[in-house]
Amino acid sequence: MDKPHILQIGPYPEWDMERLEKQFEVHRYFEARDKAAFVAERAGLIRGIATRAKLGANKALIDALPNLEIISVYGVGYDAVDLEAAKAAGVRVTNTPDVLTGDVADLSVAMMLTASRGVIGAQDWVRSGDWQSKGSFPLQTRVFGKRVGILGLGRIGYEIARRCAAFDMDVAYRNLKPKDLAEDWTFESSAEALAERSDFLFVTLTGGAANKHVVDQKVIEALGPNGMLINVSRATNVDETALLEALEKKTLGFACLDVFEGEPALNPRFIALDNVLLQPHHASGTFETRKAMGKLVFDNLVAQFEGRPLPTPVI
Ligand code: 8YV
Repeated sequence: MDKPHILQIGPYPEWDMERLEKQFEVHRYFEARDKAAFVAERAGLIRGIATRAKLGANKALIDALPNLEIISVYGVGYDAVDLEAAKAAGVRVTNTPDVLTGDVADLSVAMMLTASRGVIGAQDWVRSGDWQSKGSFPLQTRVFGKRVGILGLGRIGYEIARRCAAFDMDVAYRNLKPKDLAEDWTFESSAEALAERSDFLFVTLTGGAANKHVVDQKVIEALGPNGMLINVSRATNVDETALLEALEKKTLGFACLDVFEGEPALNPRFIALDNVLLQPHHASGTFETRKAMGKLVFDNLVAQFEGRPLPTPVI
């Protein structure tokens, strides 16, 4: 039987490519110079899209593929897929939840610890000889026992909260509704109230229009000059202009960021700051997790073409 044809929107590691190419006719959209012509030439053949969280699939692309059945996203976030267009066209959408939760939580907490204890600057202190010439490294800020706020208590938010609780931190969260939890974490009624009571505020909201700029100037100011913002979700959840201004004026103490508007070309004002820890959107970037994500992208495609239930459907 002919292999199903899929359109690959962004690159994957070698191990994923091998598996995909064995099973499917893979059309590498990301390597095409003239994208529109590339799609037009094979539009009728394509039954599946394999994409990445950040790249998604827009309405124009979905509408250009009359035989499209499924969009399989390499990532838990599917905000870059036009869900309405997919629904209207009867196209299924899948993502890669759960397998990345622990790694994203680990990097989030690692950023909080690294930044608070000055780990990067402290290594520079050793390497540069400052330890010998200047003496002890400047004192840093304690983490354990402090107040932490989780904005969005989904799977990732919950795992961050659990890790923070193990550091004897006082945990509070903001969610659409209070959660029925075994833990005695405090529910706050607004993002601003959560920021107000927090030393560290983790942003773990889903992306998309509904959460655009939930972290606005007011929330940033409520967190204040001694507060730290940690964003591992989507840049759109934070008003980046307000964030940059607050960091420059030091009305916000510090920000740890794994996501940026227009990434990887981030605003150069971030680079000039000394109160940020900047990471290249790699919270899910371990061998173990990326292998599991690639396997789910593949399994969802195969299930669709074999008429079986999808392992991780969004719609
Ligand atoms: C990306 C992510 O998928 O899962 C998400 O929503 O943003 C990340 O895990 C990853 O960077 C690969 O594109």
